[in-house]
Amino acid sequence: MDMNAFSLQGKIAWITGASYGIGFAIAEAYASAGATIVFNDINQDLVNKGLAAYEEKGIKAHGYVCDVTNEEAVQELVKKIETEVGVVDILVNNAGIIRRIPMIEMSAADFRKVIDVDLNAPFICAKAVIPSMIKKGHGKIINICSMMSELGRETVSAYAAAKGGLKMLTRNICSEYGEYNIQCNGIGPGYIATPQTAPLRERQPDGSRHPFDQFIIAKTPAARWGEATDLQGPAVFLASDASNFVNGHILYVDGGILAYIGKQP
Ligand code: NAP
Ligand code: GCO
Repeated sequence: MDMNAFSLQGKIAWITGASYGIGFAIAEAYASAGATIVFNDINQDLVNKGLAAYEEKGIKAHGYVCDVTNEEAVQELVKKIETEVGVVDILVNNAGIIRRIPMIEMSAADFRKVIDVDLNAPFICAKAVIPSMIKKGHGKIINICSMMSELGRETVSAYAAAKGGLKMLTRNICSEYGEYNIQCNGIGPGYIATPQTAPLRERQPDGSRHPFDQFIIAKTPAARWGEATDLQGPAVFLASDASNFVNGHILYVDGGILAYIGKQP
């Protein structure tokens, strides 16, 4: 086998919401594999923070301010990327939010906001890049799903609904555009140590681990939280020619959580 199949040399990758966290780690891996990195975030401060972080890693990234829930802004951004950088070969729908509120206490506005960022925005961004991917004759779309694409839990009703929908949007893009050599797959991270999960890992006043932290350790065969870097290899695989016959698949990178009933207390 030609291992160059895993190379991203000459490819342009747009990772949404990638100033830090999982998106940043994926972008870093893509740069190592030879891709040109494009990212956006919700405000200039975050974009500047991201640009500095990429530069520190020796990566000359292209950063843009764009709220991915705004279709007009996304369409404008894609035109700008195509003019200033080139046609997007790889889209990673990474930008996301979560609101941890018991469902019957959650406002419809909060529910809609999570759906907007975590489900509507991946639709908007994919819709914006697919026409040029069709013209180019290839494309890769990777949607960042979640354990909550498969499982529910207290307080995350909006997030689970969004991530479950994102799993099916992934399968539908595969179904509708696979004939144009476009592969759309998902990555379902387990519990990863990023700012988004920091509240679930906070030390208790007595110095003990957060109860949820202990719960996840017991539910994960690897007996640890994931790191954003654990997602890099799977993300490169799904962005590369090595996965050209993998389509509509959600690759769970969860340390085994979905396979495990959990350690007996
Ligand atoms: P994070 O640390 O909260 O980063 C999310 C990024 O998306 C932030 O830079 C955020 O900007 C940006 N963003 C939010 N709304 C946006 C919008 N409307 N337009 C543009 N950018 C926006 O999250 P993460 O832990 O890295 O997670 C990244 C993705 O992985 C998310 O889709 C998340 O649901 C998913 N995920 C995370 C885990 C985990 O355990 N961490 C597990 C499974 C899946 P702000 O800083 O302004 O919010
Ligand atoms: C939560 C966590 C999870 C993770 C991730 C798991 O509150 O349960 O935030 O939702 O973010 O999505 O895969």
